[in-house]
Amino acid sequence: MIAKTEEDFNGLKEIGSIVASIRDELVQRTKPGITTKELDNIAGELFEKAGAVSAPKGEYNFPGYSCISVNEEVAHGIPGDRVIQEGDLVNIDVSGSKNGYFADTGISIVVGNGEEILTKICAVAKEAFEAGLKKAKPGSKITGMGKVVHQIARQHGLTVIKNLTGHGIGRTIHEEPEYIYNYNETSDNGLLKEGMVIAFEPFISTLEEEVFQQENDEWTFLTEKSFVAQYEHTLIITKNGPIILTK
Ligand code: M1C
Ligand code: CO
Ligand code: CO
Repeated sequence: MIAKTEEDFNGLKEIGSIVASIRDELVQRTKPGITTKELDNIAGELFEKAGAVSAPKGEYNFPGYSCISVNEEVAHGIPGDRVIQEGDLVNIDVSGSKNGYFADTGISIVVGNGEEILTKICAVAKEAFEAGLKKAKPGSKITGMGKVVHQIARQHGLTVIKNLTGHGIGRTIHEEPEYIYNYNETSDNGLLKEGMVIAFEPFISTLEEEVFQQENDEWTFLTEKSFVAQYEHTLIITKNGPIILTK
C-alpha cells in the first residue's frame, strides 16, 4: 500500500509494534528444551491480548501463529514438537494484522553457543538489511536494495537466496510490489515511491541460492547443504528516510 493519511501511519505503527514485541518475546523464550509449538502458543496468546490476528493463520490458514524454522528449515517452518537444542539456528517470523493494517518481521538467532558460521550469517543478514535500508528512497529502483544485499553477502564469502524475496505489505500480508529481491534483478524496473510500505527480508546463505519445498508439507522451505539467516522489518518509504515499523 501507499500510506497517506495519519490513520494509515498510526494503524501501521500499531501493528508494527505488536509484531515486533511478539518477535522479541519469542526470541527471549527460545531456549534449549522448549518446543516450537510451545513458542508458537506464546505468539497466539500475545496476538489475542493485543487484539491482533496472525497473518499466516488469518490469510493463508497456516498451521501456526508464527513461522518457526530450525537449522535446515529456511522459512515457513511449522511449529510442532521439535525441541530446540543448544547451537540451533532458529528463525522466528511474526506477521499480523489489526484494524486492517499488516506488518511482518523476522530474525534468525543462534541458541546459546553455536558454530561461528551461524553467528556470522545472522550478523551478515542484519548488516545487509542495514545497507539496503540506505537505498530505500522514493524514486530509487527497488532492486537497488537487493543489489547491496548481494554485495554485502559476497564481501563475507556468502551469498543470497534468490527465490525468497521481500514484498509490498500494508492492507494484506503480501501485496504490490510483489518482489523485493535480495540481488540485482535486472528485469525489475520498479521504483520505490513516497509512502510505499514494504517488508524487506534479506536471506543470507552459506552456499545454495535457492530453497525448495519440503515434500511432506505445503509450507516449509529447505536447503540441502547450506545454512541460511533472515532479517526482516516492515518499512514505510519516505523522503526523510525509511520508517521502521517493527523495531
Ligand atoms: C520469503 C519466505 C517468504 N512472514 C512471512 C514472510 C516470508 N516470506 O513474508 O516474511 C510470510 C508468512 C506467511 C506464511
Ligand atoms: Co515474515
Ligand atoms: Co515477509
